[in-house]
Amino acid sequence: ACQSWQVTVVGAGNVGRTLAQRLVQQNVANVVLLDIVPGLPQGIALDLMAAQSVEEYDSKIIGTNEYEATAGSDVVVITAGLPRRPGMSRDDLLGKNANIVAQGAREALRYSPNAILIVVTNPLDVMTYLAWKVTGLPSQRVMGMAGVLDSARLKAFIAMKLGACPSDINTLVLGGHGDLMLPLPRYCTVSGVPITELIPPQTIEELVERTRNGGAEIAALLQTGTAYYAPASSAAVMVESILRNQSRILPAATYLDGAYGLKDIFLGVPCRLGCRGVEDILEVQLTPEEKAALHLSAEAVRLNIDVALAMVSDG
Ligand code: PYR
Repeated sequence: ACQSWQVTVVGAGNVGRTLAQRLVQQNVANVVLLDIVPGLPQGIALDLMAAQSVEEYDSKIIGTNEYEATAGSDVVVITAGLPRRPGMSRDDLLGKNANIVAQGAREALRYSPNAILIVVTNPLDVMTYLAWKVTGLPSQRVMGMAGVLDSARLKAFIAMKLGACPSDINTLVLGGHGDLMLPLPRYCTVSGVPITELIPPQTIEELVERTRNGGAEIAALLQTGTAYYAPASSAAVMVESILRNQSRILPAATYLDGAYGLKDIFLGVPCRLGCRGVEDILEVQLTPEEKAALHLSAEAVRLNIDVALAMVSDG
């Protein structure tokens, strides 16, 4: 039989619909876009099908309100949830989004039991742990999207500062997708040259701080929403690395079982993403200060995991 990849995107908000658009337009996979709002995913899907001949792609998209229609997907991406409002922390979203994510992950995996699961909903690291817990999937098949976004933001800020080409820049951001994330300037380069040789320390500190606030800066500007172009693009490259078995090294929230001295937590570290999901975790050398900062970020995530688990109803 003919076979093509299928991705389920749960949630047809700004991130979900933009991710769906990228996946079909780049012919990465066919997409099933699911949302609880009647008509919304169907309308978006029809709109994107009408763009096929104009944009010249042949991947298909359907919209649905029923999980049954998502059956047989290779990757499931959970974007459903409430977005941050200005002044709201990612953790404020905890209670509301815990049940949305738990139900979405359970239902989607019921119809696509072999899928790899990517979580995008905030608070990211906590929601990823929760999705892993409620689905009972092997940890290799569950990951969260945040590190690609956070490191892309740092790349953008470095490029703006130096007038450099963004794709010449490599950055590394570890830790949770929150105020305690850990951008690591000494692992950031422009065509192989460490930024520590190109930018004064004070300016680097400003770029690091701007990265930590990257989501909040955009939310404050938008007033009625949060970032979605870069988040959708970031999730799309993770999906692509998995489906095309590219083995890209991308930072992702992954299950740590001893790496970086951390256990039983999902946290952002560099991973090799291929057809089996997270195929490897890269453990980079950290100074004692950096390690302490990473553990601080982990503790902030851990505090919320127990709260989130307690808030999720059974079933
Ligand atoms: C971000 O843009 O980073 C969010 O977490 C919303």
